[in-house]
Amino acid sequence: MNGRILSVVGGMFLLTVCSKGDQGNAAAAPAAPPAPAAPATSDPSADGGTITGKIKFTGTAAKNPTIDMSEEAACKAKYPSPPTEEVVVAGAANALANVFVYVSAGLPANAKYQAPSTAVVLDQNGCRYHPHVLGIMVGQNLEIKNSDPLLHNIKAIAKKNRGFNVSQPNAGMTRDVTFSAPEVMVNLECNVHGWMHAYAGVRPDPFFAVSGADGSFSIKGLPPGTYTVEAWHERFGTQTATVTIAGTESKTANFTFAAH
Ligand SMILES: [Cu+2]
Repeated sequence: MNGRILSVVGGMFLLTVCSKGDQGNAAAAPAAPPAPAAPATSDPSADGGTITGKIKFTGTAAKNPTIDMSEEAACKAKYPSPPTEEVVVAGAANALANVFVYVSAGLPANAKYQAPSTAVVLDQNGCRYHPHVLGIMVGQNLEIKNSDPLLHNIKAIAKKNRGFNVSQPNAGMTRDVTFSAPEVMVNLECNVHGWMHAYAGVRPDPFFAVSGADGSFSIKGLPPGTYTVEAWHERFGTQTATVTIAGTESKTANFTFAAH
């Protein structure tokens, strides 16, 4: 019998002893390597179901306030005409942009999703945030970037996450931050420019989207199930819809907010 076989046999014997020890007195068992975690279902594949929809509003939205950038010439110079805040960004036929749409219930309770290694970029440019509304996963990097040659100080106002306060006095500065808990929404604002607001929807899964200029959104890769889909808008509030997905089908969920 050579040494290698002996060692394997010895290992097996040890394993048996450990296993018995676990039943009787777990604390006495020598530390064994932890069992590998269940693989994370990280990649919402193209195989899953899709929820698409359009978001619009009825009625007349209040005008967005014009921003007085006279004290920030470098920002002001980036606009051909005075910029406004982006509370209600409407497209043709009252399409509503900047609505955060996400699956708020219905995913398997034990499902784990790995955050993408790519960062979501939040750019401070022309003394406004780009994008104004964003979605991000727990643990995913949010790269905060300053494209203006002046001081921005971004502050996160959160309930479930730790807030942060990042000062970026110069153009080209970047800072990565992460969120540790799901939260819809984390409010972001600039302490220097009172008109600068952005909103981050932090989710434990990749099933979210932000409506575009035409009010449309698409959430892909959903496993079969019945889901609550919530649409959030900073002024018009939230709405929900129930959507059942079987196989790889595509379902529609449209939302209509009442302007006020
Ligand atoms: Cu600022």
